[in-house]
Amino acid sequence: MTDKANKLSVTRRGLMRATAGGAVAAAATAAAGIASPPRAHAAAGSHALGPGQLDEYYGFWSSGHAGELRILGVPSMRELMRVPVFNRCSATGWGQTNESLKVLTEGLLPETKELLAARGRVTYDNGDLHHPHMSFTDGTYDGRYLFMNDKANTRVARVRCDIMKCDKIIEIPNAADIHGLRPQKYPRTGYIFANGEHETPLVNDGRILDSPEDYVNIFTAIDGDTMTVAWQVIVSGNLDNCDADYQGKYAFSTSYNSEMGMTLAEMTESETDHCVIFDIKAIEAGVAAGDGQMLNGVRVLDGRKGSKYTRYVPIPNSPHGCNTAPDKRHVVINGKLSPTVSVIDVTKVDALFSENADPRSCIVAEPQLGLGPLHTAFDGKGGAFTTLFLDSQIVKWDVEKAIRAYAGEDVDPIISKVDVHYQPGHNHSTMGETAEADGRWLVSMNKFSKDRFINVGPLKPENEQLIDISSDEMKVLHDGPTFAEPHDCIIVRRDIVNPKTIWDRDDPTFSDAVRQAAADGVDLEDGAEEPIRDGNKVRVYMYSVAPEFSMEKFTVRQGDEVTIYITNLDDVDDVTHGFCLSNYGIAFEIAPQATASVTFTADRPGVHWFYCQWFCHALHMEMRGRMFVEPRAA
Ligand code: RUQ
Ligand code: CUA
Repeated sequence: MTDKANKLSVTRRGLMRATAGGAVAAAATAAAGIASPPRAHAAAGSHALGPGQLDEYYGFWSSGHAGELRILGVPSMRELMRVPVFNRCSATGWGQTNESLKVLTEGLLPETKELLAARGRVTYDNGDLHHPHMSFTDGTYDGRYLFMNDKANTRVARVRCDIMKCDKIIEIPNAADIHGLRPQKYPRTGYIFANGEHETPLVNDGRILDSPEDYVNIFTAIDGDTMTVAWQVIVSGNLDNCDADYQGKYAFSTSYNSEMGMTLAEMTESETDHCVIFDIKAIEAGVAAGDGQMLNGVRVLDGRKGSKYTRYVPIPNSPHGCNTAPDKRHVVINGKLSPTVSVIDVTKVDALFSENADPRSCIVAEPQLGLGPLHTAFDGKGGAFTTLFLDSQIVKWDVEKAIRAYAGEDVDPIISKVDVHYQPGHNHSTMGETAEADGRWLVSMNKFSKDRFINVGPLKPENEQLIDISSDEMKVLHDGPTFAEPHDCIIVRRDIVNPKTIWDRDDPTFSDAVRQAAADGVDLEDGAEEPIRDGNKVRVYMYSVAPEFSMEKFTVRQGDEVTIYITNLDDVDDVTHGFCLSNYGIAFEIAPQATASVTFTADRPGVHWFYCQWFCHALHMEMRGRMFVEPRAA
């Protein structure tokens, strides 16, 4: 039997620094050839970190159509972790464990669940994760949650920053294909604003097909605390990207298809599109008054042109990114097909609603920056950095000078330009979307890498580049090839993010396992000597302590529905175990002090080895056991 007393509550770094107890250290961390203790941060002006040096920022990266969230260290640009969200993950068992399937299935709409069941599935395996954003309190990141969209299957997910795992995914009713997503910045998050990008009939049941004049787009506000839809607003035109103000009054969304066109020619026909401004308080009052209609359990207000809930600000052709500046006053709308960006002054928005002022009266600057402006980042010192997709450049410009130029003064707002490689989409600066933007680093996320790396075949990596923005002259310091698709990122000061190093035993993630074990009279931390049979359902309770599972073998019958619960009793930092059941397609992770479980049908008779798939110990290879499946009587 495994020795449960062999538990250590020390970190690996702590172990390696200790001189005494070396034998214990060697046993507990035998697998790891561990580096030196932490040293100072990177030298000023350099992004490179030596072995063992720690980054100053967490970068939270989307992965586009790979469907996961990634964590990078900035400025080193080292990839630290992948957090599966909308994808299926072989290493962690995301999409297979009961705990992850609960997250992936419970927020789906009833009709989606039915359709998936008819296809023999319980959830989607793909997603298109574009925009990861952290929850805010009082205008800056608060380290609680990350929220992100799935454009592919109209979902919004939340990741808990204390454990860096996704804990909620909801499918958004009535809307189609969630693209732009931003949290409310003030007073707190609060709402998550989410844009349905593609036009569809409001009730999309097949009665309306090829009559685009009957299509609509939906703006959704989600309650970030409960992960339920708070309200929705029907808009004129489609919706692309969005952002919120620092006052808690307005949200802003770009529309590249005010024409409601279906073909490229139709979508780009008009010289102007628009930015929709949503009046949050008016919408809340409308919801409270029962205005609009209830549809799929959600209050849906009509915010099309002429409504009291919205205003439409004409913007030159096909705007894309929407970025609120840390000065808490300006919102930059990026032109895409127009070489300009349009700057909205939020202090001039009240008049649009209260006095029906000319919608364009809130525009205070419209500098011409270059070809293909997509997204803008900020340094917190009045500087703005806009990606130019067609020029393959970042342009640094001065917001105040752009305002003075628009007012007629002879002043050039452009400060400098730098080449990036190639075709940048998003860019992001350190703390840049918060009131604490610090102007240290900028990441340019480039859609193409072309000749920047050795050729890996027709499918190329993308390229994200690290740029020093501490002076007026931007310096590209680093090329970072990445697999599909580093769509967007945020860069968060390290002191704001404080994940746990081991799980709390009372974490709600595995509360179902705790409940079932209690019903079976089992303590998860003690496991059970034998499988517990309940008709053809069999529950196996194991614990793990490196390098052993508490069961060397167990027996089930062919056709049994087997659930295996594993509790990792190791509480040493970084001693994660895995459970892989060969030739059953089953594998998952159990991090220190976690419980994880999987349910499957024991349909293949014979001897089947299970083994630990996360290298945990010098005797990791020996961390294995057998499942016997007795054949069904012939
Ligand atoms: S949008 S490249 Cu999906 Cu983030 Cu602008
Ligand atoms: Cu436990 Cu490898």
